[in-house]
Amino acid sequence: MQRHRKLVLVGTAFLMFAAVAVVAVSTVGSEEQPTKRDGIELAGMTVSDSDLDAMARDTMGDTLEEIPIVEPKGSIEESGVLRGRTRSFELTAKPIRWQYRAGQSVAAWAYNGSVPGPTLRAREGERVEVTVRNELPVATTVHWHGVDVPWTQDGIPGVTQEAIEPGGTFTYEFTAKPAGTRWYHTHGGRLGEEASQLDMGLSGALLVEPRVAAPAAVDETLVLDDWQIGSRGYNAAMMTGAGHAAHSAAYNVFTVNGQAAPDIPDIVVKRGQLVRLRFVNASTMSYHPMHLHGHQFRITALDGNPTPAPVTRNVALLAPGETADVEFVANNPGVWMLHCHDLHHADAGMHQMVRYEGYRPVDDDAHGAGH
Ligand SMILES: [Cu+2]
Repeated sequence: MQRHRKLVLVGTAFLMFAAVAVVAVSTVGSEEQPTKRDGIELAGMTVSDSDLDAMARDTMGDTLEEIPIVEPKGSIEESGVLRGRTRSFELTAKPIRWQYRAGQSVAAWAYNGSVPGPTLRAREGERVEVTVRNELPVATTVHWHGVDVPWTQDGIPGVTQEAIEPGGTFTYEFTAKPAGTRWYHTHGGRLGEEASQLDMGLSGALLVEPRVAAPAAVDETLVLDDWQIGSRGYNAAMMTGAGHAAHSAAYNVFTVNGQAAPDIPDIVVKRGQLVRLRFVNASTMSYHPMHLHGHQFRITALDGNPTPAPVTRNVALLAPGETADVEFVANNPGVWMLHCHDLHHADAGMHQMVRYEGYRPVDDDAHGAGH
C-alpha cells in the first residue's frame, strides 16, 4: 500500500513536470516559431489557419515558418560597380521575415535581404543602371522617386513598362539627377497595389551626390516606415497582397531604418561636428514630425532640393513620400532624444538617441540597445 502511494506520487510529480516543460517550450519564442495552429487576429479580423496558409503561399511563396528570419546588420550602403561613367546596381526583391526588434519579426518583402533596401549612392550626372530581379511570388516594379528619369524608366506598371513578372528581371537606365536625397520604392504589379506592396517593405534611399561635395562629419540617412503587424509576425499588407481582403490600415509599429526602439542604434557625434540627417518618409500613410532635443537644426533641403533660405527649427514634418535634410552643429554635449512627435509613433518604436561620445544615459537598461 505504502509502495503503491509512493509510485502514484512519483508519477504525479513526473506528469506535472512534463506539463510545465510543454508549457515552457510552447511559450518560449512563440513570436518566432509560429507553430501554434489556431488562427490569429490581423487587421481587426480573425483569420483562420487555412486562410493564413493561403495568404502565406500567395505572398511569401511558403508557410511563414519556412521563411528565414533576417537580423539587421546596420545601415547598408551600396555604390555599385562603376565602369566609365556608368554605375551598375543590382536589386533582388524577395520575401523574408525581418527582425525589426529583438525577438520580433514581420513578414516582409525586401530588396537585397534588407528593410529598407540598401542606400544606393551615385554622383550627379552619372549614368545609372539598376537591374531588378523579381523573386517575389507576384509582379512588381521600381519607381525612382524624385529622380528626373525618362518616362519609360519611371516604373509604373501598364503605363511606362510591363510589370516585372515573378522570376523576371528589368534593367532601369537613367542619369542620376538632380543631386539630393532621393529614394526608390515599388509601384506595384498593377495600379492599385502600391500601398500593399510598399507596406511589405519595398523601399530604400537613393543619394545623388552633388558634383561639388558638401561633406558633413556625420551623415545619416533615416528611412521612416509604418507597419501593421499581427500576432506571429503576420503583416496586414499580406491580406491585400494576396487578394484575401482589403484592410483599413491601423499602423501599430513605426521604424527607423527597419528597426523599432529600443533597437534603433544611437547616432554618435563628437562636439563641434557638423551633423546631417536625411529623413526619408517611406511610410504609406503616416506623417512624422521629427523632433530633436537640445539643438536647433537648419532644414537645408526638402525632397532633396536645396532650400533657398534654410529655416531654423527643431521639428521637421514629413508627409508620406517627402524627404528632408537637416543640419546642426553638435554644440551641446549629452544624450538627446530624436523622435517622432506624433507620440503614438514614438511609443510604438520611432525614437532613438543622438549621443555625444563619452556620454551615457543615466539608466542604460531603460535606454535599451545603446549601440
Ligand atoms: Cu510619426
